[in-house]
Amino acid sequence: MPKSTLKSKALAEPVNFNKSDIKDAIVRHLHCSLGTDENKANNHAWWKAACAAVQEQVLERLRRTQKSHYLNDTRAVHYFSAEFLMGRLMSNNLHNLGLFEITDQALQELGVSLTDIMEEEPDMALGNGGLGRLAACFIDSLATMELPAVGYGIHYEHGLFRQEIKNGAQIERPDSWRDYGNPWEICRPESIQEVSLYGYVETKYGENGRIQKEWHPGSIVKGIPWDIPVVGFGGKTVNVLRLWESQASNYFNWDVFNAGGYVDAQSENVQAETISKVLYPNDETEAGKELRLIQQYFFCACSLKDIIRRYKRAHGDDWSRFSDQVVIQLNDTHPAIAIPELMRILVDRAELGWDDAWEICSKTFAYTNHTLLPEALEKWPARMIEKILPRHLEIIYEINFRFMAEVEKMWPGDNKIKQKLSIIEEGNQKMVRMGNLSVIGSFAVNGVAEIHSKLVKKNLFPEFDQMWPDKLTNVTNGITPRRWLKACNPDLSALIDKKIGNDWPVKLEKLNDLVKFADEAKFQKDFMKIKLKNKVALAKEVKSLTGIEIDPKAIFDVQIKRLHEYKRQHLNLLHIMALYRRLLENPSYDMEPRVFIFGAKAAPGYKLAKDIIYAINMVAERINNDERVNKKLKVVFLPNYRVSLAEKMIPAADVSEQISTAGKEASGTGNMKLSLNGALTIGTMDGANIEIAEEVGEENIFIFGLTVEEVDKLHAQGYNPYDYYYNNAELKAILDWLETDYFTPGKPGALSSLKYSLLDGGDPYLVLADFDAYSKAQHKVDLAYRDTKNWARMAILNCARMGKFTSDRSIRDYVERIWKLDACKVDE
Ligand code: CR1
Repeated sequence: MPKSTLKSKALAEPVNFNKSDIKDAIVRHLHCSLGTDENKANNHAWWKAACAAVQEQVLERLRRTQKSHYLNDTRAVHYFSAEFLMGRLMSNNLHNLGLFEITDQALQELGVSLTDIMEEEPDMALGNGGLGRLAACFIDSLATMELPAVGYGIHYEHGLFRQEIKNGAQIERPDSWRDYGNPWEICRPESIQEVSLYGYVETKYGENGRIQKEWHPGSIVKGIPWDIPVVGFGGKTVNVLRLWESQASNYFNWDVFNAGGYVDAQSENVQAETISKVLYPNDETEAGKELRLIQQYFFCACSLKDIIRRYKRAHGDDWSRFSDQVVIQLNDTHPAIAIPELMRILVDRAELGWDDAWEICSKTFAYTNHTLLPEALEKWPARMIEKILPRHLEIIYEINFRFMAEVEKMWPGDNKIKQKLSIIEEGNQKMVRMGNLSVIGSFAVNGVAEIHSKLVKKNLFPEFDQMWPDKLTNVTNGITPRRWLKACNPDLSALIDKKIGNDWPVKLEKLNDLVKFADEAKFQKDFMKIKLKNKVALAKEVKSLTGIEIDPKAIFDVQIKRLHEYKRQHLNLLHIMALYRRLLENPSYDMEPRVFIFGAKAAPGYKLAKDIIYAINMVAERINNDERVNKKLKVVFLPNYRVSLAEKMIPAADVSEQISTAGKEASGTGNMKLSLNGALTIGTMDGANIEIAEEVGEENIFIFGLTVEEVDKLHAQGYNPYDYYYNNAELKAILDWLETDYFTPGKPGALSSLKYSLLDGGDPYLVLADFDAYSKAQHKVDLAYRDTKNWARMAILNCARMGKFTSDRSIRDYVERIWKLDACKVDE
C-alpha cells in the first residue's frame, strides 16, 4: 500500500478535515474513550470528547513539528518560567487549527452548543498575573511564527487560588484544574529526570592535581514531564510546553519502607510531592521560603537535563556547539538558579575548565526583568542555598569572586561599587541577589517597555550598564491577537475581516487599514453595535455571578488586574465615592450613567490589598442599593478574576483603567488587550501606556497625573499626604467617610485602614497627589462619551492602532536582538 494512503487511513489529513470527520471523531471518543453515548452524555462528556477529537489533530502536527526540528537540528529558545497562565485551551486550539466554525456546526448537528461545552473547561491558572500570561502569549507567538521553542515550567497540582467573596471579603479556595483529568496534557514517562537536593560536597584531587568536587546529595526527587501542545495559528507548528511534576524517587525510601518505616517512607513521598503542589500566590513580592527555592531549582534542573539530553543526541560530548543550539530565556529571576546549575554540569560533570564553561554559560542565558519594586527582587539567604544546594553556593561564590576582579579593574579600589554589584549582600545574614546573578550570567538583559527598560538602566543596574553597554536592552511586551481579539470577540473579528481581510491575526499592523473607516457612520454604528452586544452579554454574566443588574447603555469602566497598592484600585474607589457624594449632594448632578467593574485577586498575605477588596465591595453594596443614585452609578466586583473571565470582560469595556503610580508598572498587558477591543484608556504615563499613547495619539487617550520625574521630585522634596487632605474638601470628606459606618452598618472603622494607609501611612503610591488630576480626567471621559460619534471614532482608532502590541512583534524583537533564531518550516 502506498505510504500516503496509509497515512490518510490512520487519520484524516488535517487540511481536509471536514465537518463530518469531526462529528465522527467526537462521537467515536464519546463511545470509545469515555464509554458513554449521545443520549447519556452531559456537557462535560461532550467537552471531553470534543477535546479528544481536536487533540488527534494537534498530536499529528506535534509529531511532524518535532520531526522537522530534529531533522533540521534547529537552534531553539527555551523559555524558563515559574508561571504559565494558559487559561482555557479549547477555543484557542480550534481557532489556531482553523477548525472553530466546522466544529461549532458539527456539534450543532449533534444537538450540542460549543459555547456551552467550552464553559466546562477549567482555566489552567498556573500563574499569578501579567508575567505568567505574557509567557502564555509568547509561546503562542513562537508557535505561530514557526520558531523552534520549548516552554519549561512547573506542573502545579493547584494553580492560583479560586477567589470567593463572603460578606465583601476575599476568601481563598484551592484551585483544582485537573481533578477530572486534563484532556490536553500528555505524560512522558520516557523523559523522567532526577534531581538532587541537600547533602554535602566532597573535594577530591584528581589526576594532575586537578581539584574535583563531588556533590553527595541527601535526597533525590523525580521530575515527571507533562507536555501541553502549543498550537500555532494556522496549525503548522505545534510546540510544547513541558511542565515538571515532582515525585519521590525510588532511591531512598525503599530501605526505610522495607525496614518497617512505612510512615517515614510515606513522609518522604509527601515531601517530594510537595514541590509541585502549589503555585505561590504572590505577585511581585518575594516569597522567601525554602520550598519556593526548591521549586525553582527543581524545574530548572529537570529542564536543563532535558535540553542536554536532546543536545547530546545530536552532538554527543562536543560542547562547543551548545550555545549555538540552545538559548535559554529566564522569565524574571525565578529560574536564575539555572545559571550555577549549568556551570555545575559543565565543570563537575563534563569536566570542562571554568573559563570554557563560563564562556558557554554566559552565551546561553538571557534574562528579562519584569519589575523595579524592591520587594519583588529575589534574594535568598546564603545559608539556605548552602543547605539545599551546597555545590551551587560554592559555584556562586566562584562566579562572584571572578566578577569582583572585573569590577576591580573597572573601578580600582572602589569598595562601595563592589558592595553594590556583588552577588552576595553582606549583613547580619548573607544574602544571594538573584538579580545580580542573572545580569552577570546572561548575555542580554531586557526590560518590558521603553520607560521600564530606561529605568532598569538608570536606577536598577546603572553600573552593569556601564560595564556592558550593549547588554541591557528593551523588548516591549505584547499580547496574542488570536486569543485577545479573534477568539474572545468573534463579532468584532468578523466585522474586521469584512473590512480589511482576514490576515490581521498574524499581521496586526494591518488593523491600521481600519483608520480610514473611523469616520464612516456605518462602520461606527456597526462597531458600537458589537460593543453593545458584548456589554449585554457581560451584563448577563454579572447578573448571574453577583445578582447585580447593570444597564448595558451605561459606560462600562473596567479595572482588571492583580490587587496592588501601586496599581491604585483605591484611587478608582475614592473617585467612585466622590461621584456618589456629588450625586447625593446634587441629585441632578450631570453625569453619564456609569458602571465601574473590578476584577482582582489579592495575595492571601497582603492585608491592605484585601482591605481594598473589602472596601470596594462595601461601597458597591451601599451604592447599588441606594435608589437615589443607582440609575447613574453602579459598582461591580466580579469574583475570581482569571483568564476566561477576562475574555468576557475585555470585549465589553468602554473605559480601561491603567492608573498605576508612574514608574511602578513595568509594562502592563491588560492595557493593550482593552485598547485592542475598543476601550479607551484613562491612564498615567507609566509602562506601556506611554507607547499606547504614542500609537493611538494623545487625543484618543485620557492621560493624567504625575510623571516619573514629577514623582521623583515630589518624593525628594518630602511628600506629605495631609497637604492634599486639607487642601481638597471633597477628598477630605471622602477619606473621613471611610471612618464612619456609612458603608459598613454597625461596624464603624471597618474601612479605616485604607484612610490611614493614605495619611499616616505616608501614601507611598501618591494616591492623594494624583486624585485631583484623576478626577478631572474622569470628567473628560464623561463628557467625551456623550459625543457618541467621536467616541466611536476614538474606539475604532484605538483598535486600529494596536498593531505594535502583538506578541508576534515582541517575539520578532527577541529573535532579532537576542535569540538569533530561524523559523523552521514543518513538512506536511
Ligand atoms: C509587571 O508588573 C508586566 C508583567 C509582564 C509584571 C507588569 O507590568 O506587564 O510583569 N511583573 O512583563 C512581575 O510580575 C514579578 O514581576
